[in-house]
Amino acid sequence: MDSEALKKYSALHPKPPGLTLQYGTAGFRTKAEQLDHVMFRMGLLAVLRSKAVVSTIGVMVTASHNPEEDNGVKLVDPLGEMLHPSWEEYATQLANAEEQELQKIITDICQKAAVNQHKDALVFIGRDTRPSSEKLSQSVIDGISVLGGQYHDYGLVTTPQLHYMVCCQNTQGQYGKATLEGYYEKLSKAFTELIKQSPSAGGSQRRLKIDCANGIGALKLSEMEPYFPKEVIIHLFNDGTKEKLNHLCGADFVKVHQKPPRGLDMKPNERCCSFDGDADRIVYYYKDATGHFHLIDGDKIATLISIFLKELLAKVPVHCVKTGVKHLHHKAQEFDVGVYFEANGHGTVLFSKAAETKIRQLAKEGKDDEKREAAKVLENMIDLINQTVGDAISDMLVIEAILALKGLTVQQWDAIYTDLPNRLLKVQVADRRVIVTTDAERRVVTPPGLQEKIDALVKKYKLSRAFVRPSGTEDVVRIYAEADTQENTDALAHEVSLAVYHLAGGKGAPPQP
Ligand code: G16
Repeated sequence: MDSEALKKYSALHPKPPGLTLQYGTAGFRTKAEQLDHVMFRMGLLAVLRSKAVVSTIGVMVTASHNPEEDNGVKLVDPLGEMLHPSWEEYATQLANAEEQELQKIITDICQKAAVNQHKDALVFIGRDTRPSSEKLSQSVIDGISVLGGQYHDYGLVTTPQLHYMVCCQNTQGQYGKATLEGYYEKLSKAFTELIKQSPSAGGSQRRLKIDCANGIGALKLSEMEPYFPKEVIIHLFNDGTKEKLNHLCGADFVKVHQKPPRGLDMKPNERCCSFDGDADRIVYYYKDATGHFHLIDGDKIATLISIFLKELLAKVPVHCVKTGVKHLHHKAQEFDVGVYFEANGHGTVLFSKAAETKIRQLAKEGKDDEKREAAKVLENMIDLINQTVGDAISDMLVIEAILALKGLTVQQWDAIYTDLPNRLLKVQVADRRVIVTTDAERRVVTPPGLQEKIDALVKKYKLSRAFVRPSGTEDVVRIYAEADTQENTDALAHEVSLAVYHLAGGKGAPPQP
């Protein structure tokens, strides 16, 4: 390592004095102007990680659903999964190191993680459409270069596309070609095959309205559209040409506010969906003939996909883990087929190597016609699903294919089960780390008395539950409540948010109903 060069370049990306950040639910996230040094240092860390695992590593510059002024960065591990938890700690140490400690921290990481400095390093970089992203990704490149790493800058891509590229590269093309054309071709080929097998194939047009959150999804869907089968017609809204990223639109807005995004003209019973800012989440919705809005969130997406796969496979057990797809992904890897979705629309399906091999073999050589056809459908599903991470484009195509194959309308899908009324709220506190949780974030351990208070409030309402946890991406505490009616749900959510405000050091004025 050339320590003089490190010193020189690091001084060009100075850390604001006293600033400490945490590698959170999806990497570092905060105001863009505080992130230059973090980007440079994540460039350094990506080189170390690449040398340690002797594979290509990804760095994505995005703050996904956060407001446009924020930004963030996360590392992508060799098979397209999130950075291994053991390295999150190194990321935090490196991001928070004072200038003069940087060299020592790097040496420490190399020792602890057995990094062979003589290995080559290759890093794939991608970024979202935020105004700050281009400059910040340049800082990542500075970090990579100063440690002698090579890089390939994909420029503007969705987060899941970058995960996909990393996986393709490290499987020597087995997972697909590490190019955007490779991604479009692989997904659209599988999608076209599935649509061909649907009862309405070649018949009526299938229309879908998509709110792109004024983000990268609009750009990438426009590029991909020519690859789609002719009967599938997509209409893009909030394409980023006029309004701000994630502002009053996008998957997070629609899920939290349970209302349509601004800028999408919705007619009764039309199938619509929203992506988030970096296109790794999706939620569906429609308005019925009376004008009532129906949200179809991640839970219902998981149900649709599970029911579809279950008909082709066996029984589906359910498990619960902490918030963050990084936790869900590892749980899902324990099964032959793992379906995971957060209610916010972030999720995917994983197939074990053994299951995939068996399905592909059956699709090719199966003696029984019915089983062979089922295996072919599954084989195309495997190719259509982005198994590296939740992917709004891929998930949308999976859903559209299933609806077509099963001949289901959006209303019939919605009617699979009825959600209890629910409400998500945010409360600002002086330090959100005072809230410590257990049992997959369903119970609060500290501050003392808060869980008892929540339990007492929940008892006042029928069919009720309420959970409280610190966000890993925003400086807030999240409240979730459900109960028998919307009125009771809102009252419960409000009372719980007041309890958080009073017992966990609320900032500013108390929450209003
Ligand atoms: C990220 C994570 C998701 C998580 C979300 C919100 O999503 O990947 O798993 O649900 O943050 O996390 P929290 O509620 O802790 O703030 P995204 O789409 O923002 O990258």
